[in-house]
Amino acid sequence: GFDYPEKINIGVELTDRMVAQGFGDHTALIGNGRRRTYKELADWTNRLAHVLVEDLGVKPGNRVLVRSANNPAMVAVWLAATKAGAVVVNTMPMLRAGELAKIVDKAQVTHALCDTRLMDELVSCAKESAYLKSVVGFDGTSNHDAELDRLALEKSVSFDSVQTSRDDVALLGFTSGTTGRPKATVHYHRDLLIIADGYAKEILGVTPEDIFVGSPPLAFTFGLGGLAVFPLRFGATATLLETASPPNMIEIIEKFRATVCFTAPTAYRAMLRAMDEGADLSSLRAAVSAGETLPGPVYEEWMAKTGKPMLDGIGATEMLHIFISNRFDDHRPACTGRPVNGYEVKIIDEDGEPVPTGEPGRLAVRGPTGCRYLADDRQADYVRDGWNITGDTFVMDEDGYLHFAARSDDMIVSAGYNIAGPEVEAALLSHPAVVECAVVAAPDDARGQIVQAHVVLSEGQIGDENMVKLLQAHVKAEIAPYKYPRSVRFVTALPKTESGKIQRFRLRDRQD
Ligand code: 3SK
Repeated sequence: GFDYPEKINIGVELTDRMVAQGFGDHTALIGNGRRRTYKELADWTNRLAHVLVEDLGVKPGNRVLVRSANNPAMVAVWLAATKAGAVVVNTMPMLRAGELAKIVDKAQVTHALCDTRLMDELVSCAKESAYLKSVVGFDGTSNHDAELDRLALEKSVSFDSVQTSRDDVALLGFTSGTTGRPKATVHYHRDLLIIADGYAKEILGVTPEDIFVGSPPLAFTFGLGGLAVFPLRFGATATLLETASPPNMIEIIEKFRATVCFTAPTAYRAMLRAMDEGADLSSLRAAVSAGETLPGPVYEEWMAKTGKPMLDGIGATEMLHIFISNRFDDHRPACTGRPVNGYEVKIIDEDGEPVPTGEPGRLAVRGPTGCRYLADDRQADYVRDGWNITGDTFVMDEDGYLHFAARSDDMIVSAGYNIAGPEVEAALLSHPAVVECAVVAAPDDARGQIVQAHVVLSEGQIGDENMVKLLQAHVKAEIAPYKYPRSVRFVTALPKTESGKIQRFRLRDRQD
């Protein structure tokens, strides 16, 4: 188990504690054209925490919303609010006023700290809100000339952080959901340490020499763990660059000699497309893939081109971070791996009974970091006897390895055959003309449902009848022929969430 003192504050653990352990002069964050040491980060967050308490009146337990793209200021503001004892809700920069309003209402947010470039939508949301009374801007660029920054300049670099206990709530993680009714998951201070001391230490073996890069938003717990908590817990360095989108990521790895990359499979695929002969990824020791399922061909191509371990894993906002993962000495294509220490998984049927080994069923997980929803009548549907019932269909093999089959919503039943959409996607992706694709069920009078592929072709390829036939023949040659896409649509882009997950439900709705 994980044993922590009764009183911990994750804001202190990741800053002042690291200074006390001798990391004061070591680089903590790189971004906005500069490096900041652990001492600078500790001082910065302490000054900001003074402002939150003395000027904005933040009280322990208040819910504080942070709105920003990934940059060092977002990390500082998050940690400062945590030091002040607040419960933080990190949000994606692209959210509109209506979406922000749902979050603000659900979490009863009283204060919001916002990158000044993103104020408009939040200000409109605040005008209508019964809860949100204070919206203050910070400068997410290197200028530091917004209200919060100016107030912070006057403050002391020491701050008596609130002595939160390990079981006090530190963070609310919102799941985007597909229903329009977002759920908030509740996470304690200790949970943030557990994901570092569990997954990041056990699987990645993070050391102070590590330099992290990646693109998932800090507002998504995948990004918060991979680009802030994991590096800062071990005295390592996090790059937080607003330019960290897939094509630039190779240059970023080269420039900063990054050692660990956190991103989703679609981003790795885009990196592979952008990678030329001379790309130098020699510094990299781990490419972590999560956020959606990693198709076998993407893993194979990555391994062939870079020779660097790609570690697929699955996590959930509910569980805070990755709970099943491959290992450095044990990774393979189309396999999510084995549970991370401390987590148990089982594969169950619709009645909650375990299915036989080798049979598909719903993945259920139990572990030290989940799962608690904030005031939600759906808790009983998604959490049974302490097990979180995920929306994913998996198969467990005889050796205890987990293999993703589909999102439970993405299983297609065509003329009595069960077809996992992602398996068809992997087959399509292994064709060189396909850049991206998503496979969904389309209604069909004769077969009930048919397999429908939405395909983005690479530049110069033509989406005509010939291409349809070519891709259908390719799939039939790769996997059982009954799984081939009877309908193929060519599109210029796939609908995605801000964290890069393909929104297949949008394609299912687009059946005209
Ligand atoms: O795999 C995911 O979707 C995920 C979600 C939240 C946190 C971490 C991960 C990997």
